[in-house]
Amino acid sequence: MKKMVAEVSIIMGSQTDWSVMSDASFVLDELNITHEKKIISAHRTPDRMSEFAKSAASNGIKVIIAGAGGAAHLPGMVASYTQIPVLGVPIETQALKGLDSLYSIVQMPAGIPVATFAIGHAGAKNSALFAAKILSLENKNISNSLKKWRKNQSEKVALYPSN
Ligand code: RP5
Repeated sequence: MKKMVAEVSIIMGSQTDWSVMSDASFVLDELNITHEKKIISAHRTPDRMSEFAKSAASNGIKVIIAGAGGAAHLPGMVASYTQIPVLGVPIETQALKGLDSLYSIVQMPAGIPVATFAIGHAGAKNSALFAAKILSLENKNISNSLKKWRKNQSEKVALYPSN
């Protein structure tokens, strides 16, 4: 049997992030984009993180979506090991409502960029759509899936508000 090669990798700092990051996986499924999901913590599993980041390109990964909360150094650390675009999703936290995660991910010092999305579910969803945009530059099928997805979204919006 032919092994499925994931084009996108969704990584997250903790199992607790999955309730948000599953939205990214759901959208990628809708667009028929092959992807893998992994728990990789920058501070609890640093070796797993460096091994993953160093081998991602040779494993065929083209985009990495990284969700993290709090100090949220996962997206930046992974980006420091690889040239693959990293899309960061700030996870909402109890103490600071995800502003900590947002500031941490968005405030990368010059030299190692991470694309930063909205806090929580909107960010997870948009990160998947953005990954699709990147992949669609070289993949006509994904470009067509994305067009269909957006058309479908537009059709679901009623013209008139209901009471
Ligand atoms: C970060 O710390 C994770 O990304 C998660 O959002 C946050 C809390 O993790 P847990 O203590 O719930 O495992 O590393």
